[in-house]
Amino acid sequence: MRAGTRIVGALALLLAGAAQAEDGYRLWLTAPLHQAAGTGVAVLRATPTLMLAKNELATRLPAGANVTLATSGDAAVSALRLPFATLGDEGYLVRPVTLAGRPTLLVAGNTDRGTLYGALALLRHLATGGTMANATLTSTPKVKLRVLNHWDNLDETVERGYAGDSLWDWWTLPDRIDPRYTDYARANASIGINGTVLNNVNAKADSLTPRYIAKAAALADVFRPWGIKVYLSARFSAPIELGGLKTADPRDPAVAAWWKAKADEIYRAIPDFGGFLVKANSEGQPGPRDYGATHADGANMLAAAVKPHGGIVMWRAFVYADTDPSDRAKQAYTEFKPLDGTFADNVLVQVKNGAIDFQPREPFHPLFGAMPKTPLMMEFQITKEYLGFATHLAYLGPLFQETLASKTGRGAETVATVVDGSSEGHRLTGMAGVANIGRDRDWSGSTFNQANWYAFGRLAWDPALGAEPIAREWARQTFGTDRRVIDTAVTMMMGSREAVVDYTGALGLAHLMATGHHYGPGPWVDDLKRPEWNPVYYHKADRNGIGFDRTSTGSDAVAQYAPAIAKRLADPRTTPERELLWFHHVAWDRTMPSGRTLWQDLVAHYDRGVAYVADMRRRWDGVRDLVDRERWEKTATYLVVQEREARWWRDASLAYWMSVNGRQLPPGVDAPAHDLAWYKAQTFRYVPGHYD
Ligand code: GCV
Repeated sequence: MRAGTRIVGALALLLAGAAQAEDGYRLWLTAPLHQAAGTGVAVLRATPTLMLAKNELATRLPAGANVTLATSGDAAVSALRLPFATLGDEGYLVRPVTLAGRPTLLVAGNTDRGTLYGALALLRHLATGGTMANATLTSTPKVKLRVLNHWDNLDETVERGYAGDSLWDWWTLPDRIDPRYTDYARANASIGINGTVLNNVNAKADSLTPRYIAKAAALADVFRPWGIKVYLSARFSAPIELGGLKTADPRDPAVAAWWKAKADEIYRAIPDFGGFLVKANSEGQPGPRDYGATHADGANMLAAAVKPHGGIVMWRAFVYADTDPSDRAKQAYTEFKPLDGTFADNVLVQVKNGAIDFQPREPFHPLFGAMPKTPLMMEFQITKEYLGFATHLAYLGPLFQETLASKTGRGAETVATVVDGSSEGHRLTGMAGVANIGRDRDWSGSTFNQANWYAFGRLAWDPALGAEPIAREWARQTFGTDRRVIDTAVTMMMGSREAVVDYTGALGLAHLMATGHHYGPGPWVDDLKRPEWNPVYYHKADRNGIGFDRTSTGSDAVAQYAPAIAKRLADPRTTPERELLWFHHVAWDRTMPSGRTLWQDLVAHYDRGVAYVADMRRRWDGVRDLVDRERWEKTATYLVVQEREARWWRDASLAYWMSVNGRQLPPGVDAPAHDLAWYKAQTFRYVPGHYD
């Protein structure tokens, strides 16, 4: 080879390497920029949102593209008589048309936001294998409020956050506008997220002071052109803490007046403020029950304060009390179901996907389908508090989909049709995701965690989109066009959540984690103040069997489901195997559909979970040379950690179950690496996401 050729070759390699260098900052928006930047994008009105859409397209469309951004009200567009009627405020269409005698690809909605979503959808179409020639798209979001919940504290820690400090640099706001705020908004807009609750539901009243309202307003200014509204978590006792009142009783006119004045003040700073999210009378937070008032009294009082400004209240149903001896899984239903029909029309009740707390698997929350007169907002947890934090690879698309597709037992109704309002004709609908975003360079602590943020947004836009197509779409945009990488990533992702279920406790077991920080196994824990904080409360394992009897012979939680579902769950033979021990106390020796005993099956699940992680490692090794170095290595390292921790979960759990049931492991099964005392002695301090 001649020297010149060598130099050119080396330069090409260097450039290729540079082009591929990737640290995860760009998320799924990695499609290459094009040389012909700026050509061929016309915008009929230069509003801030349409100019953002134009900029997005101008740098990413292929050379020679000819696109027009408009809204249905533009005279030239309305003359085309396109089907805008079904698009609502945020839907879009992308169509080849002729405008002023010239062919162009029209991207348009009824509003600028719709058009922006159309532009971003066109880019997604191109980044996932579509062409300009086949770019005919139409979509309307099925859910109105698609909102991230940041559990971010004002001291910049994040409760259950595993991706570094809070993205919001509260201290330097509102003066310094970190460019990441724009990048955050852009990423959210690309998946249709249109709201963000900035602060933790375990709220401090300080976030409602003028100083913090100004900080929130600065963020709202950044997010507004991207179609994203800002919301705040409200501390219910703020009238006492900030207003000097003697009470926060929602029925007290002075309290209502304080909130009204506070809402007016917020709207002066943030004219499109979305409203309040409230955690009340839950885990020590103040609320209306402190005064003998109901959750509806509290929610409606706040709703009245924001109503004149078009605001809403998202009132959480995550309540349970140490004074209530009944099954924790029943308490939210018991408290909220009787309130159906009493909430103001700008209130949504925000319900976690399951009745306990974001476990690796939970049956759908019985409130879905039980409060037909109330809009119920879904709350998923994107951050993986119980699924291995940032380090374990667990794609949550299948978890989200499993809950949304669950039938409530009322005809054809599913959780998704409750949430999207189609069951009862509610127009105010919403889905919330507890964010997994922090100041880490890659935003979510790992590349694959970004997929959970992505999947949440896409499913909030359309709960019927499948977890698998979403994974494929994400992998294609994140890793590029090589099919071997995409197929590997998707295969790993699709079974990864089930693997976590397997190695942390399958067959309906839940809440078996260590105390406080929730890192690692602790099925033996039985000494915490509140009974329902102890894992032994949930598994109820004894010498003969394991599982929580929630039938009529036990807590009768099954009766909270519609009769068709309750009947099925009342009998272990008709209960889905994956939920068996959630609803039944079952003998260790019960014969399972597999022909093995329950104990043997449980052991097999632990082994299957560990084996799946080992398999993910092998698959990822196979694409080592096809993925950029930094993201490949971080993922590979985390898979090593995950395999070690999956074994830890398996071994610790098996050691404990054997100490309870006195049984041996089936022949050929590996014994735990240590004895039970060793696992019990493990303690961890300074675990991320946990603080007291
Ligand atoms: C914000 C669980 C978490 C808490 C969280 C709570 C909630 O209990 O461990 O950190 O608090 O859920 O959703 O309010």
